[in-house]
Amino acid sequence: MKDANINHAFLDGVLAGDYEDVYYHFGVSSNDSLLEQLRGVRAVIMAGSGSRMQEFARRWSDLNDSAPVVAFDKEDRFVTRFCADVLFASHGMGMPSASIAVQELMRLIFFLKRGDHAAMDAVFWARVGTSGGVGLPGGTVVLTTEGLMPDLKPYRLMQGAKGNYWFDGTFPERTRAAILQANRDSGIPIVCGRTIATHEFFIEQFRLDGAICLESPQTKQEFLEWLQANDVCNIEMEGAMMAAYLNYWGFSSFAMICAVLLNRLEGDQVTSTPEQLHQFSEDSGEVLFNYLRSRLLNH
Ligand code: R2B
Ligand code: URA
Repeated sequence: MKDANINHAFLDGVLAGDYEDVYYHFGVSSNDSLLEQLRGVRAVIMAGSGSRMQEFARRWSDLNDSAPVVAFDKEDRFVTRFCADVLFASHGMGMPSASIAVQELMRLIFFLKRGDHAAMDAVFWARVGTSGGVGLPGGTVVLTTEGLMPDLKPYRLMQGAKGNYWFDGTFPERTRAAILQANRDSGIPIVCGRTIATHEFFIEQFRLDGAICLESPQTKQEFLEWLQANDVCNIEMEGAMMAAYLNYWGFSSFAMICAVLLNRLEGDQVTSTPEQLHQFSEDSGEVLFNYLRSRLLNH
């Protein structure tokens, strides 16, 4: 862990009991006795959708002799479940929403592990999501090597009018290799490559089907071909920030596993049938669960 990057000025007082940490968007605080049940957390799994997190928690419970599923009461922002050492939390769509979830979850992990670096670093983080493929057909699963913004530069935030804070969007290679290993017999098409995260689904993804369209078929094609020439496999809306924040604290084990819903070189609209979409989502979930089983259950 990178101790100097952890906000000790605030977080140490929470550990000392001087004041509580309110994980406001999750509707829990460090004083809640409910959190005692989460001390043993070994993985934090995130996805955009709350119902997906509920389904994942049920599935994980089934794999753990029907272990109980604990729910946080508040569900109007994020949906959270805890089962058999795994915390499942939705993060909504886009980096403004997901950055709130990631920061509050990092603080929660700090509190649950009492600031112990080794215990914090033993936690595995993953986002399981959907994406648009760059030259890849629907159904492909992408394991991200590096999360970037649409200009192929890393995640950054404005520091007022002074410039930018820059972050590192690299995803750890060892975790990716272990996920591939756990899925070697799955038959699911998995590729590794760079992923760009946009702030917007239509304009920044060069779609021609938004209410507002600022591109032409030609500029869209040029953009997608430029991405492809730079080893970008897919486009989504959270990965660059997720890697940025987890790297900032120095976590060493995290991944992003995204199903491709469509090949953006062939279109903009998501026209897959509900059955196909279900299968895509099943496959990315399967990639995660194969790894969780190998990492946490050893069978
Ligand atoms: C993928 O899909 C969502 C948009 O449809 C967004 O959250 C993302 O990253
Ligand atoms: N999610 C995105 O952000 N883009 C797509 O094209 C599909 C899913």
